[in-house]
Amino acid sequence: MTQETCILVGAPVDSGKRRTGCLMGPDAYRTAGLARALTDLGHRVEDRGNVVPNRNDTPDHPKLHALAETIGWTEALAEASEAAMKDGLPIFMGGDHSLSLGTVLGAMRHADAEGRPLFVLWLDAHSDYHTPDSTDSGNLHGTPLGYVTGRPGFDGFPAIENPVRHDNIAIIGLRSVDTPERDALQATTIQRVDMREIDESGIAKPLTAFLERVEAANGMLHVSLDVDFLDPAVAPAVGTTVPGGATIREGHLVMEMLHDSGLMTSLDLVELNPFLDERGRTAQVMVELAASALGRRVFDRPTRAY
Ligand code: HAR
Ligand code: MN
Ligand code: MN
Ligand code: MN
Repeated sequence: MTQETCILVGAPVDSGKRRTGCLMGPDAYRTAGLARALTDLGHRVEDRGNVVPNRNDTPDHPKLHALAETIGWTEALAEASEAAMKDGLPIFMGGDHSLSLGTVLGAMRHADAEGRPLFVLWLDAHSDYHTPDSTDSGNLHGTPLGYVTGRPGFDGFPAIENPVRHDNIAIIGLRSVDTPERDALQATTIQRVDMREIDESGIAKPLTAFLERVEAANGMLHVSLDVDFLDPAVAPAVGTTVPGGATIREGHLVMEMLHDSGLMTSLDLVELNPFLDERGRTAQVMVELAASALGRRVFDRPTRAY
């Protein structure tokens, strides 16, 4: 197995929605033994500590919650992400999903510098494809895929120069999509895999199709794992629980296939709210999934050719 340099980056972002608690996420991952799980697999691990948001004087917005703070996080995390990608495989310990406005932006800049296309795999109950104009809740954790694909309305955020192409995105696990998001998504070529498709044909099939496209394009691959991708029965520590999510085995299969592919170049762990957890079990599940993505398995098996 190839040894990676895993760079842990704490992103205690809590500005993307009103219910607080995600700021405790990075320390929950540390407490649950993320670094140890990765070193046990033979990887080098460097914990860079927690990022701090940039200061700015963006005025309060009538609809958008904590706009200035989220802009500050986006700027700071984009820099941390771009820097970490030069040195290894960053794992961003969230923090709510608004952190991905920054982490994906940093990955986009790094991929541009490398002259390679960036692909994004979004594992989530939600599509997070809102714009500041289309969101009803005003919660910016519902907007990162809208931002990185260059949708309009993100005034005050860093400009998106080279958006992630729709063809380079897959969202897997969908079961809660707002009407304006659905209408906008249906006009794109973003690969959308809802729970029904997973029930009918299994999760491996659409994932394989996506990974084949990443491989064929020599792409870099940013993976964004939202706790609510999983069913709340196995991952309760999240503010936005939606019943009918992925099972533990579906989650591990995705992560194992990502490892076999050798394609993943950065990873977000988002939306863990330790205040809502039960004796750390959700943090533990997320650590175990990250370990699967970095090569943990029971038996050796031949690497699948993509
Ligand atoms: N679509 C809803 C909104 O915009 C809910 C978004 C919830 N997002 C997350 N991340 N929890 O996926 O408010
Ligand atoms: Mn690199
Ligand atoms: Mn999300
Ligand atoms: Mn979600």
